[in-house]
Amino acid sequence: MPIYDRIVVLTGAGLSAESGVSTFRDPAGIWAKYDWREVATPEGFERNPDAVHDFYNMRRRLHTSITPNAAHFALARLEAEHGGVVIVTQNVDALHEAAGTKSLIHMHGEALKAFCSYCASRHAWHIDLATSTPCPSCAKTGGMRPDVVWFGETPYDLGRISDLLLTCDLFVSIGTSGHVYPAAGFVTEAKASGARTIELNLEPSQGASLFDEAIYGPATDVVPRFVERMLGANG
Ligand code: BJW
Repeated sequence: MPIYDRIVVLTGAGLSAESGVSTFRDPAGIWAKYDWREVATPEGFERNPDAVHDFYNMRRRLHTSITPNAAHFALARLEAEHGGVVIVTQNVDALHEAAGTKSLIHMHGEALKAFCSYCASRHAWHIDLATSTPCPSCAKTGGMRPDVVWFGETPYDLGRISDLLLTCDLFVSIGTSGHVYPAAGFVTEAKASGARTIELNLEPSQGASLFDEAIYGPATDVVPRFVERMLGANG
């Protein structure tokens, strides 16, 4: 494998599946049990904030106890031993950080943070949220929400991500179905910049034909092997 200087890795729910975090669109995924219009849109939150808080309180409790799997550790090793790696994750869990990844963008926010709609302050958050929760900064109630990006909201750090896609020479997409934009369009942007594009997933994603190469299998199997291959090429 050639040596790459600037690598962008896009990760999705499939990366954390083997850590016990549900994916969204698999048959037993989150959207099979919950209506995304009700729990993952600003309109749903406006209609029924208690239901949205219940949904994220349940997921936040899970996120305080999960641990990274071999795929998260392999990506942290790639960053440490190869360099030039930025991980752009759609996942709201903190498993990349827990595995040791340093260069990380949480484009869809973080489950263990809360955001105040009144004063725009952000806070580390490990307990339940409710409409009665006062903001630690401005003390107002009714404005606290999970610091996650819902449908119809603008993902975080898109300017920085766009710059990375313009200059990367390798783009790797791992564990994402390719249904949700703008993340699903990153492969096209990276390809237009001349980058090689590789997909690692359990099965072909929505955009599978856009990738130069695809490797299919569980993330804990295919990601460590891919990282070994990358590091071998550099050794
Ligand atoms: C394994 C595995 C194992 C299983 N090993 N693999 C065109 C252009 C732009 C926007 C749009 C557009 N068309 C429509 C839109 C709007 C919308 C959108 O994309 N809708 C589509 C559904 C059609 N997008 C938005 O609204 C976004 N905002 C936006 O576009 O703003 C406008 C704007 C754009 C550009 C510039 C400026 C402004 C926001 C999207 C927010 C998504 N939010 C969620 C919830 C976050 C909080 C939470 O966690 O609750 O994010 S939805 C959900 O989907 C979550 C995920 O991050 C996201 C992606 O899901 P992911 O990771 O791909 O999971 P799955 O389940 O779909 O796939 C898992 C994959 O893993 C599968 O393929 C499995 O096979 C595989 N797998 N086990 C390896 N062990």
